[in-house]
Amino acid sequence: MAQVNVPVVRNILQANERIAAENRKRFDEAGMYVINVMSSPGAGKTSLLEKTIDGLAGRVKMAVIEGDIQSSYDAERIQRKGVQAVQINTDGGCHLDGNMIQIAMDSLDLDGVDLLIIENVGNLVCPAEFNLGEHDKVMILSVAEGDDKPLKYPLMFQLSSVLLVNKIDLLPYIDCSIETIRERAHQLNGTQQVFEVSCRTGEGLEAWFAWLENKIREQRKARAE
Ligand SMILES: Nc1nc2c(ncn2[C@@H]2O[C@H](COP(=O)(O)OP(=O)(O)OP(=O)(O)O)[C@@H](O)[C@H]2O)c(=O)[nH]1
Ligand SMILES: [Mg+2]
Repeated sequence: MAQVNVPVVRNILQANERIAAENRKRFDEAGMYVINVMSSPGAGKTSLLEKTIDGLAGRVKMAVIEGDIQSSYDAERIQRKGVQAVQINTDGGCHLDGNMIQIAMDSLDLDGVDLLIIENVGNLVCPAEFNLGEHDKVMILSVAEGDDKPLKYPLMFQLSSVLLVNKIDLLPYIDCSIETIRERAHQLNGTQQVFEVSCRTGEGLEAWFAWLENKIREQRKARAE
């Protein structure tokens, strides 16, 4: 039975790749830069989005797709910030896929949007396996989760262009070494950009905003050419 399952999974992933490629084409034609934000539950994805909305206010037009198993709680948090957001409920599914993004995009007004942020379902494993058509995968690891996580959940570290180590305000209270996270993540992905941040205090976020704005600028330039 195990042998039968392998091609089925492969077919699902191949079908998803096709849809993800269609999504990417649509993003590029619109000149929109798109990130897929992933982490375990509660690491700070929505908090990062809220801070990013504030940090880029007046300079970047944004839209957000929220993925959760249930509830529209996170989309409401984003809407309270004055940014349009649509909530996908996966109804038990542990990740978003390309098809869900295609459907969600149809309920957003993407005209003139520079930055589309997709917040994936809280999970350190499955979201990394499904491309959505995004330009970059961005992951968050909160220091409360421990510095062993790159060893145990390598795929997301391998595939993410950015690692935001969040909740650094908690470092005095827990046994977690940022140096160890950096070393272990670097072994998996030598080109990954690492930012140490606190969405609570705002520490370190300026560097993240600058990285993001640079990417948005590059995508705008590509649209103009
Ligand atoms: N101390 C501290 N708490 C934080 C920080 N960032 C987020 N939190 C808290 O962590 C909790 C979870 O944050 P969320 O932003 O909702 O996390 P999430 O990753 O979106 O969670 P899910 O969508 O459920 O997967 C909230 O209580 C936040 O206030 C931080 O930098 N420091
Ligand atoms: Mg969230």
